[in-house]
Amino acid sequence: MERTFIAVKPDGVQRGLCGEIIKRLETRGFRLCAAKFMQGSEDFMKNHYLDLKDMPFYAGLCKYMSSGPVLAMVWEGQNIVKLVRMMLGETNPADSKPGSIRGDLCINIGRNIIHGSDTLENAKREVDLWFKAEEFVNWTPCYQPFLYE
Ligand code: DAT
Ligand code: MG
Repeated sequence: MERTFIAVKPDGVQRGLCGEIIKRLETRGFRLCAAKFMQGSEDFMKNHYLDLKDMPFYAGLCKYMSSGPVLAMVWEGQNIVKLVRMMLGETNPADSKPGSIRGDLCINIGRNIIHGSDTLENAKREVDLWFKAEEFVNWTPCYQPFLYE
């Protein structure tokens, strides 16, 4: 089993899309491990997006990510890092296929509503950055034997 970090960004929260995004992850069969509704500081977001520190949009991105509440979550499932990236669509909603979260729900690259870890290594780093051990709930969904062979 893999875990990944997912956040509904401030634009997704403001647009009332938390429920829609949770629904897609739940109905795919992923297990929610941890969740919190919070507003991070600009410095926190600078750390989260450290990989992008040399990009021209880095400062604006971190400022935006700290401008309002985000729904931060850890989800678990077989192959989840890759599967969630496919569910997100492309970074630019304009390149995202209909049926994907970004392809269905947003338009602009700077307002693409959701974050999902892009590799297993980054998922581990982001999960550790956003959540403490005591924030996780250990539970087994009752449908588990019908979802996995
Ligand atoms: P992703 O969120 O698909 O993993 P990323 O990690 O490359 O994409 O970039 C992080 C966020 O930065 C992305 O969700 C939106 C913003 N961003 C990326 N490229 C951008 C660009 N060319 N102009 C403005 N914002 C951009
Ligand atoms: Mg990324």
